[in-house]
Amino acid sequence: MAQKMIPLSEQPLLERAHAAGLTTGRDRLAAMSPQCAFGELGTCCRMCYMGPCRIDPFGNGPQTGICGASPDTIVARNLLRECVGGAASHVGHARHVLLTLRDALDGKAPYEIHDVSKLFAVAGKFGIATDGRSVDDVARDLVNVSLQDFSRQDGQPANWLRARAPRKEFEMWRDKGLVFSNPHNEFETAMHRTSMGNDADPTSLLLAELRMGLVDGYAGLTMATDLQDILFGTPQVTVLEANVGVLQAHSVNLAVHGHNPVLSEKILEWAGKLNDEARAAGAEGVNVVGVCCTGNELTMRHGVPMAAHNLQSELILATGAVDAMVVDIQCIWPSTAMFASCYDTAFITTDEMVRIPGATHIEFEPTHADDQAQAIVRAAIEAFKKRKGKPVHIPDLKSTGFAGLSVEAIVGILSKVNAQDPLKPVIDNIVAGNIVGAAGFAGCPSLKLRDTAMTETMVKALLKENVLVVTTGCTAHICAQAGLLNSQATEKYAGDKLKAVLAAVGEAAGLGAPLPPVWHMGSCVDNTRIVDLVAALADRLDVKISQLPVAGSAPELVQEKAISIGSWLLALGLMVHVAPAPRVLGSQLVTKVLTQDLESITGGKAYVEYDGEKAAAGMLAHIRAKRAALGI
Ligand code: BF8
Ligand code: SF4
Repeated sequence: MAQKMIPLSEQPLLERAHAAGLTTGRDRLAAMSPQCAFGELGTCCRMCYMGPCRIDPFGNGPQTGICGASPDTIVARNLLRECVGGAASHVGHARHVLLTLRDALDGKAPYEIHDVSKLFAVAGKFGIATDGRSVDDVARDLVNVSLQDFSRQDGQPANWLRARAPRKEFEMWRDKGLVFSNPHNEFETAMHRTSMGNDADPTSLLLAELRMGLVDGYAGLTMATDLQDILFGTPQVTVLEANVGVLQAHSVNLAVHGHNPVLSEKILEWAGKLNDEARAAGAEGVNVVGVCCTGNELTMRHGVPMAAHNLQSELILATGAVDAMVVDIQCIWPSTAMFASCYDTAFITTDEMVRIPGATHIEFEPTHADDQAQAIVRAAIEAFKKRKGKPVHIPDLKSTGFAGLSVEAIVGILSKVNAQDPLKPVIDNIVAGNIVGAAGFAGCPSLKLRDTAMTETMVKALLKENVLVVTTGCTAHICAQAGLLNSQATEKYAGDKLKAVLAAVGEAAGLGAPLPPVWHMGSCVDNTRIVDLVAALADRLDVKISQLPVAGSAPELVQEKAISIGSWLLALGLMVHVAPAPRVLGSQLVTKVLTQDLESITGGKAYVEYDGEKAAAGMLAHIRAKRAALGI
């Protein structure tokens, strides 16, 4: 049975926050509980002002809204709107990186292309000629085909979908009407479709939801990952440190929080350049640490320490040691500004769209990146001067591991085992049953499940059964803090067969130690990397993705972004475990489509289970069934 236990790193910080008179997410959840059951079940409709209408799932009271909308309609409409929220976040992120690349090529923004081979590889997928052409010309063509997707009105498949979708799945999507054209048109249509008096057919709404998943997958995640790699470099294996103990009492601690490396890369660059100013202020230097996904981005590319996942973003400020928290977009709790005001922390918002009462706003535009990044680093140094000499409380908790396992890095490692056919060692070991399958863990930490260590429980249970685990997002922070990303974890948690494979590959690759059993593949937009890996395996075996012995999980669902990513994975044909349940249980029809009927349409299925051991067992059963169907 799952145990209730507040994670070690959080206990002393909770006490300090309380002593300072602050409430934490835990306190606010307790004060909020029990939460609204109509909301949880998805049967509250606020689409018009005759409502709000709510449907009692036990059959008491009205069974339709005032307009006659059924619970199936209400649930499916609400779900699609959540999916729009998630996909819009990722597409907005990707478009920002795209415009930064355009501005860099035009000489207006101080960024450079760091990975020419990635640029040429991606451009090749779009049919852009690369032979004998300059880097800038190829990059400009890539920018133009990307911009075209945001303006096209011809109904043709988006360039990013056409170029980056796996072949077999693309054909299936075309047959089922899931191909999208212009991502912005999809948002408009989805909001229109779900407003009062339009689409009432739950099946049609669910198809739109899957299509929105593809919008997120290709115009959001894939575009963001590819363009970030081109601009900032494709990650290679690096050593990481994680947890609150990465803060340094005598340094200027500058925490970057959010998602977009366009900001955090510049901050990191200028933190290095302004180290002398920090020393002149009496500090040992500037210590940039990462929170949430922008932390993952910097860790993957530069080995920057990962200080905190989303639930710890307010708590690390209670150390009194964070001189500046600099945020960009997404997952920023407004409470962090309140925490910052209690200490000497400069809390700095940087995006025009993300304004938080109590924050200092230093607008960051890529065109003025150098000036603004300097101003931000100097604000952190100023805050340090105020903090210097005051007591800080940094819990002595720190774990180490490996990050940077991009597909390119993985192929690089495997090619030391088999240079001609790098995926062959993995496939041979899957066929032989030494690797039973693979599981992808993505997403957030949830206060509703954190104290049962949902993520760690599931990961450990699967490793024991020789299932290889890959991870992204805040789940990667959780795994790092739990010591699951290092070679010792292979010894401690992997089943004997998996252990032997990881040891042999680590040896052959010259690492001098086993590969870790959990591979850190990046931030949430980097779920692209997991899909690329799975697609490469399917391609190599000439099977559909839905036939592979793999499964995904968002073990502690929080964000709308997880709904849209999950929709992409369902469209790809994957099993997606999720807890808590998405807000669909108020509709038997929608629940049945997502958990059962979908399997005969795309091959994907949603799976809800709150108990970590049972959830892992469910994923394992799915993986085993896929093996049996393949005859291995
Ligand atoms: O995009 S894992 S809490 S930081 S949503 Fe947010 Fe969740 Fe963290 Fe990253 Ni992803
Ligand atoms: Fe109620 Fe229909 Fe209006 Fe929704 S759209 S609030 S169900 S009347």
